[in-house]
Amino acid sequence: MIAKTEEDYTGLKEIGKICGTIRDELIAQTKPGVTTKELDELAGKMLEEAGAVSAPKGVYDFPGYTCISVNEEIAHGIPGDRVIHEGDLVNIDVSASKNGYFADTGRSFVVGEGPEISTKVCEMAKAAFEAGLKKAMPGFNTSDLGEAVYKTAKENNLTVIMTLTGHGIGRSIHESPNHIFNYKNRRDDVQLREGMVIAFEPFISSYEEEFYQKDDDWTLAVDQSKVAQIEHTIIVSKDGPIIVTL
Ligand code: M1C
Ligand code: CO
Ligand code: CO
Repeated sequence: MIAKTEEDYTGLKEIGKICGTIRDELIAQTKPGVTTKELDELAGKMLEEAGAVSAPKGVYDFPGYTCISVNEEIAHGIPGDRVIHEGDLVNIDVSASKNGYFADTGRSFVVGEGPEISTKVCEMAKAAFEAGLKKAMPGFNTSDLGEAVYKTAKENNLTVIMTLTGHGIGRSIHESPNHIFNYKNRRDDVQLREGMVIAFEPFISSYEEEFYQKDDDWTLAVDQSKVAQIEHTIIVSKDGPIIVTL
């Protein structure tokens, strides 16, 4: 969407804050021994208290309030009996709506002490996000964000998942611009403009560049690579990007 009115800005900021708070609380509770289902139930409770509705559940009938992906899983992981262990690489992705406004945020992190490469992909997802954020200004194109992500990965001897993308958001969870690639792709390029709302979510990978889907029809996974994502919902502005999910 293009945010225009005061109501648009306050509505987006409200759901952004709700999603960001739930993301951080789930991360804080991700300790060895907890199951992904227990974390998801906490999210369900927090969403209800905030008067918000899970986007995966509400829009896609996804079997969970949030997506929780562990190790080989990189996105759309279904919360369940999987137990978290020390050293796991976990991604928590929270998206929801309130009063017709949507926000989407996610973060990958290592539980306690883990392999060096897991920490590295997490740090580089953050670096890639920050590099792209510099291009989240009116006049730049979505492909400029992708270029910044790819450059960050390559400069650090890493790569990106070529087939996952960020997206427009606001009045629904996924809307135009439909694809913000993790590399410079001119095919679906859109020029950013004042008020445009995007979910920017770079995926940095240790070496694999594609994923497969598990038999559960949801979970996206890789074979051996370590993959990390950072996602925030951003309102493009000439005064600098407004991150509503901080
Ligand atoms: C690139 C994996 C895809 N919040 C989720 C997302 C995932 N993006 O948009 O960040 C969507 C959740 C719906 C199941
Ligand atoms: Co997301
Ligand atoms: Co998203």
